[in-house]
Amino acid sequence: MKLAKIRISGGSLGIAIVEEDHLQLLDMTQLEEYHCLYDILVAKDPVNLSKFLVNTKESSLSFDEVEFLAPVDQQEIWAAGVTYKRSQIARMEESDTGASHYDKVYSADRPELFLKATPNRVSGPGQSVRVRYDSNWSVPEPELALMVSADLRLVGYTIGNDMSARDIEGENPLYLPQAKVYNQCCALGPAVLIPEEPLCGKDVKIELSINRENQEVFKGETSLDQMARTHKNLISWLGRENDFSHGAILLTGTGVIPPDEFSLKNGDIVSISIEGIGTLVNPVVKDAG
Ligand code: DO4
Ligand code: MG
Repeated sequence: MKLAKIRISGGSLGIAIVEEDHLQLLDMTQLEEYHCLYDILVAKDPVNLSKFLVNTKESSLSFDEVEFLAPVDQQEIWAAGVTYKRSQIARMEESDTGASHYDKVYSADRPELFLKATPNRVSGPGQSVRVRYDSNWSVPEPELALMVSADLRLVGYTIGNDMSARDIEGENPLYLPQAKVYNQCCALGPAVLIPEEPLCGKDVKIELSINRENQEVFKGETSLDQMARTHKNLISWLGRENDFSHGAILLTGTGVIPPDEFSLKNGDIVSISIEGIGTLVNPVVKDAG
């Protein structure tokens, strides 16, 4: 089952089951302990709970009646890095001084984990992501995102874009927070998949396509079985000495990086697809600076 946070034309917010060609709106007033998407995802049986909450009288909505929103409530968004060989190689090439750090972290026991965004820095489907005005080499990073409960259970999957300024990150590894965390640095959505079985290690495709003036200027793909770490391992490291009272969202790293001569431009359109979840599309904005 897939769930989405939506805005219905007229302005009201809701949560809906995403079906093949329509949505079914949940009536959250039926049970008083469920207020937001997170409350449903962490419930004992989110699938049957969602079916129970379907408002049968006025549940069916067409896709063009609604705006999909980022599936975030109050969670912090964290990210793992250098979890795919492609990312290790690209990072080593972009950094003169930091190459050995990226090499070591790929095979170390402890993963690279960093705070990627707070909910106010996240864009939903169709909303702009930003390239920093002080970066001349920025790329999107298409990543599977794990929805994690306060008690560190993996409760769903969504699509994430870990926007990254490669020139800032490459100049000095200590600049990583500036390369990664800024306004509209992350996109999430369009839906959360509650899977029948875990996706970790599966041959599930992640595809990135970048369009400029109606022409595809980059296309690349990887699959989840190319990841060097398990989702369980990343979550257990994230939870060490860290409480997430509202849960967390954890991006799992990129295995697709455009060639070094490529940088995003103002007006580009980034599309990220993950089999079984959907496609996250965001226009890019870069101010003149
Ligand atoms: O080490 C820098 C960030 C790595 C990253 O974001 C990734 O591999 O996806
Ligand atoms: Mg990344």
